Amino acid sequence: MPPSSLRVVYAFAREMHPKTTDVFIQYGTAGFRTKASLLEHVVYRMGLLAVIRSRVKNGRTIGMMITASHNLEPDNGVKLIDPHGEMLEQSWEELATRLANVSDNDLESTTEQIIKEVNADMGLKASVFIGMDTRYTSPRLAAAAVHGVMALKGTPKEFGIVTTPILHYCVRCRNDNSYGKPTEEGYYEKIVGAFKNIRQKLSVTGNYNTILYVDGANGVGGKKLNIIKKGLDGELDLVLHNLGGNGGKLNLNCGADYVKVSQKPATGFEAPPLQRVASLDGDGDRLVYYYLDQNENMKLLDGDRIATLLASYITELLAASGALGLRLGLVQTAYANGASTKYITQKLKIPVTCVKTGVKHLHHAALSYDVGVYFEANGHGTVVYSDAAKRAVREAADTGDVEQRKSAELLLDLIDMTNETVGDAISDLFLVETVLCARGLDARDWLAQYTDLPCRQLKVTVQDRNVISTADAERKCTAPEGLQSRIDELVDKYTDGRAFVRPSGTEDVVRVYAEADTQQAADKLAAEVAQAVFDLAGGAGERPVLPE
Ligand code: NG1
Ligand code: ZN
Repeated sequence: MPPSSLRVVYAFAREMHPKTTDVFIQYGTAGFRTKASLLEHVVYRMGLLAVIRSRVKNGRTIGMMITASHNLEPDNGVKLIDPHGEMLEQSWEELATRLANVSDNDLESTTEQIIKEVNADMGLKASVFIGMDTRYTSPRLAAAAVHGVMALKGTPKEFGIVTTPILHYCVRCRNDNSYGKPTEEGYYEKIVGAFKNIRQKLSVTGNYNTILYVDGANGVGGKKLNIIKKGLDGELDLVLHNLGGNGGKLNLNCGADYVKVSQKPATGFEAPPLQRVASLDGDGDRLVYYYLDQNENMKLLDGDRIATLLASYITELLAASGALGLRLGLVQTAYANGASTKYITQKLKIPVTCVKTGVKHLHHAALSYDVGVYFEANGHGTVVYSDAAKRAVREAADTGDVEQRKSAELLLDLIDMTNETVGDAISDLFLVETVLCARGLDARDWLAQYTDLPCRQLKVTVQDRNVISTADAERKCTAPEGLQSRIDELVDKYTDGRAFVRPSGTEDVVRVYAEADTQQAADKLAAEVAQAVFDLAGGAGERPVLPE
């Protein structure tokens, strides 16, 4: 395409999506995320970048998801999805940031420069799938995305309101039709179909019962489960709440992030004691479980629990199927509860890798195993299977003895039920329900597998969060000077104490994590570390206070 046709890039920008703010914006852990009112020009420009990316990938489809996940309603965001359905390659984050921040006047030349830098053949076709969450600002932003794609003569395809993982799945299928059909219906057919298949092979035993309460965070995930529920034929009795009606606000006092961070049950409904509740986040890519005990205390079953549950069941099936020689490993971040890591390594004897926060890091590390189970403690995760693993399981299903075949067939259903592209609350929910059913567990049995160390997360506001640097998968802090030795001194005072700090990639804060032998101790340690951050890393606003 001759450079003169880039005029339309400027024309669309000026007429429809002008840059009206000078606030610098960065492509972070989860793409761009900020107040929706500051995003229209950014999303338009990501439409341009998606087309360039598609051409660099020989015309394969790229995804664009409009969402701010677990953030509150006024925020929004955009992230790009690569051809395999994974997050955008890290080296392109800098290009995204550059393109998002130039002035409208420099947009045309910067676009041209990026095209040259990445050596995109602008004569090729380009295809971009666009999805959005339920925020009222999303349709407008999706329209800006479409204009960006059109400005560079790409072909946009709009999916309307979908969960983030459904869009990742569709992108993957469009580029690799052996993975499935690139439509929302195709996703239901494969994932929910596999769940129904497996449930016919498993009988409901032990303490398991088929009732599951769901907190939909007033977002898109609950809405999709409402569609799925109708076709479940009683294999699972979903009781859906927080679906966005009745004045319920997205992620407000509900949803996976609220439940995990505040350690409180979702508001908007009450589940009977001992009844398990699955809590999704606003765009349906995170899942945590909880229940209330007889004294109304909440018991949380987070991403670490889901990871251990899935990893131990898959390990057992692999052994029973005779598909030997496959390496199964688990990937966590520093936020994983210390008790879970101990349980995995010492009891389950499964190798664990610890990586930096952010799904792209976990996903990447998981790919180095034949079967890689990865979860952030906040409930974002999935399982990835290598081609060798899939081949071995298929062979076991074809050639094993009767018992081996049975296990291999269960594994094949589990693989089909898994959205391997990204953490997916809906797929993970069906996986968890499968394992609980197969093992005859209720929520209490699941919780009894190990005892979490009490923990606390806090946020500290500082003038510039980038003064904090970390190493060793964020478990140590290398700047500012003196902060790590201060944290070490504080941690030393506590039994089973552990704490670390890191700048958030999605909010303008420093995050503090602490765990210790009692809740009181964990709260106190977190507050002391927060004070150390405030004092040594340029605290702004109110000084964190120690608990009474
Ligand atoms: P930041 O804000 O960088 O901590 C949060 C989560 C990540 C990840 C991203 C993307 C925690 C402590 N952090 O990142 O794990 O999920 O959001 O949504 O939960
Ligand atoms: Zn999310």
